[in-house]
Amino acid sequence: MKDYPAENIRNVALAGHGGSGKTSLGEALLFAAGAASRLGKVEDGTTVSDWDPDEHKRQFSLNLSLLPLEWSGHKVNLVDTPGYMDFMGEVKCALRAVESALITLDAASGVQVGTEFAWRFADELSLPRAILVNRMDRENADFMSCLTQAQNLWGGKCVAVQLPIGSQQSFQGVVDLLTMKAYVGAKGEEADIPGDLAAQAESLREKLVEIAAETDDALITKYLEGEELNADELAAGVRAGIRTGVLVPVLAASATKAIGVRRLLDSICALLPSPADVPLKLDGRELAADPSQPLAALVFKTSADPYVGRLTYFKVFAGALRGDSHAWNANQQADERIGQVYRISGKAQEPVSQVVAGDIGAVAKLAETHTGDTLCTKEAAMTLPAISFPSPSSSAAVSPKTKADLDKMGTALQRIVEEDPSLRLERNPGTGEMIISGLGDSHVDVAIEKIKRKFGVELETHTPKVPYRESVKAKSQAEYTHKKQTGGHGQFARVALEVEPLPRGTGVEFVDKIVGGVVPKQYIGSVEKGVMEGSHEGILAHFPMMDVRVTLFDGKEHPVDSSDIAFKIAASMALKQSCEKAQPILLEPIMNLQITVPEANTGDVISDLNGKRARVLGMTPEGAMTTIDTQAPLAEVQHYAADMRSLTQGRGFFAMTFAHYEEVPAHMAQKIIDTAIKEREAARA
Ligand SMILES: Nc1nc2c(ncn2[C@@H]2O[C@H](COP(=O)(O)OP(=O)(O)OP(=O)(O)O)[C@@H](O)[C@H]2O)c(=O)[nH]1
Ligand SMILES: [Mg+2]
Repeated sequence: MKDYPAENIRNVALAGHGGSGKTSLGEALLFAAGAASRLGKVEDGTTVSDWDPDEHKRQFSLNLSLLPLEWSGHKVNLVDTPGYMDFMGEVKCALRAVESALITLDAASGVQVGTEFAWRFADELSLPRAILVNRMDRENADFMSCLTQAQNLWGGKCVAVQLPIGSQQSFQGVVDLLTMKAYVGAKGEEADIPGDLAAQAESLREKLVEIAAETDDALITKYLEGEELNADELAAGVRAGIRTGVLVPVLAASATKAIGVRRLLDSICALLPSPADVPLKLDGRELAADPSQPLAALVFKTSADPYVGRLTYFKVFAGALRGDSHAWNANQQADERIGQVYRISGKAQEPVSQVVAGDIGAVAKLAETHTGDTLCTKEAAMTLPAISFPSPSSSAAVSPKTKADLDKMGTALQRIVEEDPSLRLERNPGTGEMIISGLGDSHVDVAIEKIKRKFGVELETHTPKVPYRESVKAKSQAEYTHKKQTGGHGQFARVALEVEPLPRGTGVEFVDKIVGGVVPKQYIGSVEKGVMEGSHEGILAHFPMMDVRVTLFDGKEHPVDSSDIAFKIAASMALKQSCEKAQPILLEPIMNLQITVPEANTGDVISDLNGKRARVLGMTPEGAMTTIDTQAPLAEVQHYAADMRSLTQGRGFFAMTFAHYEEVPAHMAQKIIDTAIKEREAARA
């Protein structure tokens, strides 16, 4: 495949609800354009796009896939994306590499949850888009109902540019409202508009002309004077309308029957914007898709392969990325050696000498580069806006199955998170557990399976422990004397401490108030160490302590028997005893949840929250959705992703971040303490 000028490139993401036929459509488009020699099927695991064994197993897409093809002098880079919610991170990445999104609908189901999400993500980037009503051959397929739904949700800018000929079993082609011709069968043979569709085609065309004309002064004048716009003028108006977001064309097809597919390719090339049409705006200037400019490329995906190593997918916004060269990674402030550059189609890699402005490619074995980074030249360094990912909402604690797995676990987890930045990895400092978080339970499950398949590391998952803490509510003092008289040297230290509560979030503070050297200077540090180490395990259930001030106010030494260790022991015992008298309490983490749900589900969501000890801080209606700001104990919302899904049929979403610690209500504390002590004993046995 040769290099194409940016004007002749179309980068188009296929996005929409799971099962609406994105992958099948990608396959049909590749086949129609001769870029695939056979028409694969999702069910058989034979599509170019769903090539990953994990995708074969599940029969739906988990990763974004590049599907390049050539069509009437254009290069079309389709980017297939997953529709299943848990893998939305990939959609976010794909949308940053394209100039438009083709939002697919299942003609029988219309707009679904995944469609709304795809739409919202495209909105966030002001991305031009088109709607394809796919699966027109299916039972209950209804093009006009889909069109009306889209208009009700997103406004009158959604207009038909095609009209299906027949529907369900009789679906056989499309009428194109720009050319006012029919295109029939898998070959898309041109024909006259069937008589029974003529009137409807005319009236839909009228709506299209109205919006298209408004994009240009000359066109609107002509239109208002009652003159007909010719096909080229209409196409120019539609193109401008799509580019500026005032028009969203609605088309029809059947991916598996390959009907409407060739005409769809024509429409993609004729109507959707090219990289030259939408220059990237950066720091108040425009970055033209010009190969002679300095390089500016965005890394939108990284895949980890145990054999090939890292493969970095990039979109070139300006300049060209040449093989056997160097590039400056502006985010990491590092020079990257660029080896072989590839054009990617599904899993196939075709070596090419360069990838030019407007186009998409990949390069292997970059050392420093991560998803979201900008590759450029050091002289004209710039950072393109980072890719924003949805916040993780499901977490699991992971542990190795065997000793061998333990050794390789860290690297494998690191690699998988690198490949999918919508996953997050952290060691919980309170519980010591390694926690992996993702956009849903399946997201985490797939990551664990991938680790096994790619790196041969077997991991077990379980619900993370809640990192409880301990503190005190009152002021109290205690004195402890550590004294041992054995054979020769004895041990002696006396320490008197006072503990008192501090405001939440302050930690443990040590204050030395010794006067007259009753505890000699050289042992103050030992007392502090004893206090700090002692505070790692509280007196209720060995949870770390926080928010206490510990003051050393008295003590005693013995000129021969005192030692560092004796003072440490005395200090930690004095701490324990003073805490026992200071109304010890259990603290639990409270999380901030920002929950966005459809207006209709608000009542159910709130009453569910009430049962979860949550505090609702505010509610903000935004169109059809309501955002609820709330705080709830982590112990109650560890499985909130699943709850949210069932409460809102998948329409709701939320972000969760740590807020602060609060006292566990007394009636719940004892049970938590008993369980923790039992677990500790079991672990020791
Ligand atoms: N009848 C009919 N079935 C279709 C059509 N397009 C796709 N399908 C079927 O619908 C199912 C889902 O198709 P996919 O192409 O995997 O859908 P997808 O949008 O890629 O799904 P995700 O990857 O989960 O987002 C498969 O069984 C396809 O064979 C179509 O136009 N007509
Ligand atoms: Mg798919």
